[in-house]
This record gives sequence, C-alpha cells and structure tokens, in this order.
Amino acid sequence: MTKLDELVELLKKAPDEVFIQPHNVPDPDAIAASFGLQYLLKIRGVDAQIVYENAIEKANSSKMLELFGIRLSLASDVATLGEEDWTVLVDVQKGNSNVIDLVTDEVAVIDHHEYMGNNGYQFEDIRSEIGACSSIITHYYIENDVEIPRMAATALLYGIFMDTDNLTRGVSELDINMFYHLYNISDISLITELKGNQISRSDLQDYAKAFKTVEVYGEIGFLYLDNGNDSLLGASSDIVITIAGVNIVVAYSPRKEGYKFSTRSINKEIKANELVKFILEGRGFGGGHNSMAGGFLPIDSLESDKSLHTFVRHRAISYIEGKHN
Ligand SMILES: [Mn+2]
Repeated sequence: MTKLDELVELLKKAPDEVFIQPHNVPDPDAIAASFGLQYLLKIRGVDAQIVYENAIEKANSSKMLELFGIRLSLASDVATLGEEDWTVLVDVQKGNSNVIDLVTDEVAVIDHHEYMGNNGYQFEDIRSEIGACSSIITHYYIENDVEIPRMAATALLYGIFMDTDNLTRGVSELDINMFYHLYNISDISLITELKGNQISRSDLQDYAKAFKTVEVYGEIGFLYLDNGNDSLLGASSDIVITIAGVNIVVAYSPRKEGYKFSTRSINKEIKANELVKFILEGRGFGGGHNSMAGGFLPIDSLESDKSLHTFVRHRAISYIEGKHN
C-alpha cells in the first residue's frame, strides 16, 4: 500500500467535502504540490478544492495560476466550507504561524518542513530532508504508476526550481531524481515565461527601499523590509545571501501584531532554523530548514526601551560568536 493509497482510503471516509490547503500566501512550491495532489486525488475518485488565505502576492505565483489553469479559492469565499469537512494540509503543518486554522478538520498533512508533532492527523507524510513539497507529490505519481499531465509536471518542476533555489538549496536525492523525471515531460517554454514574470514593478520599489537598509557585520547581513509582504521578505533574503562575503541573512518586516522574520545560511556551521529560534527565544517562535527558516516576534514581547534593530543584531551576533568560540 502506497502513501497515496492510504490517503485516498482515509479521504473516502470524509463525512462531507475534502479540501486541500497550502500555507497562506502560497508560493510556487505550495501551489504546484496542491495542484499535483488535486489531480491524483481526482483520478482516485476524491474531488478536492484548493483553498487558501491571503492574497497571492508574487507575480510568478499569480502567473502560475494563469498558465497552468490552477483554481485556488479564498477559504472565506467558499460558502460550503464547514466543520464536517476534511482538509489535507500541503507544504505546511497545523499550528504554524503561516497557516490559518480553518473550521474544517485537518486530517492529513504532506510537508517538507521541520516536524511539529502530530496535531491530530490521521495521515502524515512529513519529510524535512526534502527540498520541495513538489518532489514528494511527484514521487506519489511515480510510485503509483500515474502518468503526470504535462501542465502538472511543469508546475511541479517549477516548484522544485523555486524551493531549492535552482537546485542549490537543501536539495536531496529525491529532489534531483524527481527533477530529472519531470524535466523530460515538462513544457520548458512555460518555465521560461515564469522566469520573465518573477517580480512586479511595485515589488521592485519595495526591494529598492529594503536593500538600502542592508547592513553587513562580518558574514551576516541584516535587512529590514518596511512592507507587509511575506513572499518579498523571503525573496529579498535570497538576494542578500548572494552578496560576496555574506553567508548568513536575517531579514525582518513589521506586521500588525509583530514582526515576521526570515533567515538564510550558506555557512554549514550556522543553521538558519537554530539562528531564528535563538533570536526569538523567550519572545516569539521560529523554525524551518538548515538553510532557510522563518519566525514571528509578537509586538507585545518587545521591551519598549530597546530598539528592535539593536535587539535583533545583538541576538544574531551573539549566536554566531557563540558558535565560533
Ligand atoms: Mn515548500
């Protein structure tokens, strides 16, 4: 019995509708994995709508929906969504700060982030060593001998491209094998088109403003993004890490209730997830992968007499100095 068999067997028992929910502000990997799973479930007799929260912020994510004909519904727009419905979480786990807790029962999860414990799931497939959730879904096709439709294959390929930063970040053997498999059946011209739609003109203004705040101390770069956009925060960290001499990035951005954090590391001794946890220890929460991670600092946990920027720099630098001693 494959993982997909198990999942289908479970979902067939759903008392009402079945939904697939990626994390809020879905990125290409979350969108592709949800889309790929939706097709697999459909051919196994389970109809599932993809629901999400928050607007699609990045140009390439919305272009994906258009190019591949992917339908995503805002959870708040789905009138039939209720307590008797079941949800499969994709590319996220229950309790994470970047996923809205819907009234539905989250019975299943497929994810590649750090394991957060079984939060009442009846099915779980969480593999934190995998670079993209799209690779896990691609493997479901192969394991079950299901032919991957060209559009789904192309979306999944793009998901792997984006989450592994073109196969240079957190890549596992499965990612490489799935990439190779998808490459042969994908429409590469669509990937090229997505490349040409990575950011919008307004993103460029926000980037320009954020890059002016960059400060580098030794191998660590800090960035402050004065704009409420989650995907830009991650994307700007990815750019700061490419600065020569910078191996670690701490980026943060204000939200209504606090500050969002994004960390990156290409220094093997400094893990992005441990760094963000250290910075936020006792005040907020963080987690993620060794090379990329994120977190949240609630506004009321900040001492009013201390500047946020000083606090962040102090904690990050102490962590790195502690590692070197
Ligand atoms: Mn992902």
